[in-house]
Formats: sequence, C-alpha cells, structure tokens
Amino acid sequence: MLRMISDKVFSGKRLTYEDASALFRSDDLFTIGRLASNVAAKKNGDKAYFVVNRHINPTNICINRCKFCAFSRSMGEEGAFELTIDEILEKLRTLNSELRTSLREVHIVGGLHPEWPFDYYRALLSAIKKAYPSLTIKAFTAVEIDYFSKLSGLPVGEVLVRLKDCGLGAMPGGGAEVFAEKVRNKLCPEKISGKRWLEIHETAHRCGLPTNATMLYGHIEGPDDRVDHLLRLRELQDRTGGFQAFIPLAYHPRNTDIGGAYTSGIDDLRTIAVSRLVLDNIPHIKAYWIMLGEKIAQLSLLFGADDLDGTVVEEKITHSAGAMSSEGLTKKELVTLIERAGKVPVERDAFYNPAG
Ligand code: V47
Ligand code: SF4
Repeated sequence: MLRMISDKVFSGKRLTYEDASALFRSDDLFTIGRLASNVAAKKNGDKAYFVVNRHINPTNICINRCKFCAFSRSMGEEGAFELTIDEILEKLRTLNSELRTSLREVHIVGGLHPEWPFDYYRALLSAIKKAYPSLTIKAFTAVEIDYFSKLSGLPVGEVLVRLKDCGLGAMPGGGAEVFAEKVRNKLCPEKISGKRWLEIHETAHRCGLPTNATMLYGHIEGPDDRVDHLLRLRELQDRTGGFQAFIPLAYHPRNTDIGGAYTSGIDDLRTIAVSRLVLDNIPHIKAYWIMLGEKIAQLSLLFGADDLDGTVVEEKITHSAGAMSSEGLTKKELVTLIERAGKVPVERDAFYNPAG
C-alpha cells in the first residue's frame, strides 16, 4: 500500500481517503517521513520559517467551556482574568528591545466573554494599529468571529470587514478541533459546528483575509476522523486558496475534563507527515514548538514541516494543560533549532514574505 501511495506522490497524484487512512494506520514512520519531506522540499526548498511574534489572550473567561480546554474559566471563578486595552498595549510596550524592534505579528485569541461588546474588539485592534502601524494583527478564531456576529447582530462578512477596517490582517486557525460531529459533540458541545467553522474561513478568504487551519489530535478521535478533517480543509482550499498554513495541535491532557494521555512523538511526527502529504494545496505545515516541544518540532522539519511558528513570548492555552516547552524562544534559539536540523532559517512576516 505504501509503495502505491509513494508512486502517486512522486507522480503528483492526489491522495484519496483510503490512502490517507492507510498512512495514519501505518507504522512505517520513516517511509512516510521521507515522502513528506520530499513534498516539502518541492514546495519550500530547504527553507524553514519562523516569525518574531507575541501571543496575547485578552481574557480566559469563556461561555463555551470545551472539555479539552484547561485555559478557560467562568466569570468570577478563581484564575479568571480580563485585560484592558491599556494592559494589552503595555504587553507590547514592555517587550525586550530585540523583540520590539523586529516584531512582525501579534497573535490575539481569547475566550467568549459574556459581557464584552463587539466594540471592545474593534477598539483593541484600532489602538494596536495606531501604536504599531506596521505590525500585522492576526486575531480571533472562527469561534470568536461567530460570537461577534451574534453579539452585534451583523452577518459574518460584515463583522470581518469592520474588523479589517480596524486593522485585522489575518486570522489564526484555532477552534477547528476535529470537524466530525460525533467527536465534536463530545469534546465541545457548545462550540460552533465544523461546517460553520469552514463557512467562516470561506467568508474570510472571500474578504481578502488569509487564515490558518488547525486540527486538535490525540484525544478521543480515530484515524478516520483525522482524514475527514484534512479532506474537508483540502476541499475548501481548492475553492478559495486562502489557507496559508496547517497546524496539527497535539492534545495536552492536564487539568482538562476529558483527561487522557499526552501524544507520542511518533504520532506527532506521523501527523505532521500525513498532513503534508494530504494537504497538497496548503503551502505551509507548521510544527508549533509550544505544543510539540522544541525537539519534536525540530525533528518535524525532517518530516514535512517548514515552519516553527515564532518567539511567542507568553503562552497560556497549552501551558494551562501541562505543556513542558518553555513559554518563549529567542530568535537565536529558533535559528539554532533550524540550522541543527540542516535547514535554512528564514525570518518571515505574517504572510511568509522574508522579513527585510
Ligand atoms: O483553538 C485548547 C487548542 C488552540 C488545548 O493559526 C488545545 O498560527 C492542545 O490555534 N491541548 C489555540 N490544544 C492555538 C492555536 C494556534 C497556535 C499557534 C499558531 C496558530 C496559528 C494557532 O489550541 C485552540 C484549541 O484548538 N487547545 N486546549 C489542549 N488542552
Ligand atoms: Fe473557550 Fe476556546 Fe477554551 Fe473552548 S477552547 S473553552 S472556546 S477558550
């Protein structure tokens, strides 16, 4: 079976549901990795990207309370936080000088706050854009965008246009989890459906906003749920071309309602590789070092990934759930990880242009 898949990949043929399912079930990690690495080299040469970025979470108060999420709190619960716009600006102002001078992207996502109005989010974008005009703001998952539409009574397209007018430059890929209804209903019954997530990204692409896509793996899903997820993304990308990167997110079990175990390094590498092979129309596969740990993220560069994300600085979502990685890396540390994998580090902006 792998031989046949390998022939297909080398002749540029698209993999089917059955092919992807066989890849997720195979234990021939090195063959799959070598194949994925070949595909990655055709797309991105020996480049491995990183970005000088900072993550910011305006609040962890969330009405959804997904069962895999250790980050969220209810209003008034111990550990709940909410940041003012000034406090968020302060986080950018107090970056060390190396980061402040080369910061390209701020990544903003948070919980669905029961009381904040849509105007808070618009004012937040405008304030950041005013203080840092050249910074790209990558913000708000499809889950938040759907919530803003409900809050404001505006259709999703209008919400996105108004956020874009205030400085939104791109959308992150969170909230996708696993699209398959049976799994999703167990993991996060309050969350928007997979179909709605895809619709919102389609609307974003049509509004000229590039987005990313993720898949949360390693909890209660099976290999066929993963395949279904990847194929639904590939189908949308065929129609819009708006996804920049796909990021498999390794489930972290600590302090969550569903518990369970950490993913294995083998499954992490296989998931990166299969994603690279199946998503033939998405330009970049990101090995998010925060979730994979620095060393598996580095190895992922030999299994089809071409991007490590970035400096991050402060990370709460995965660290609430037992991440063992550090919270931030310096530029030098990212460059060293990449060079020691035998790849050429490319510092990028939010749109994969080399940072000049
Ligand atoms: O939406 C929540 C996931 C996402 C857990 O687009 C968990 O560039 C693992 O989407 N274990 C947020 N994952 C992170 C995210 C992301 C990160 C980096 C870059 C980009 C990008 C996007 O984390 C959430 C959810 O899917 N998540 N809890 C957990 N226990
Ligand atoms: Fe809320 Fe997002 Fe956590 Fe779900 S994953 S509870 S939507 S913050």
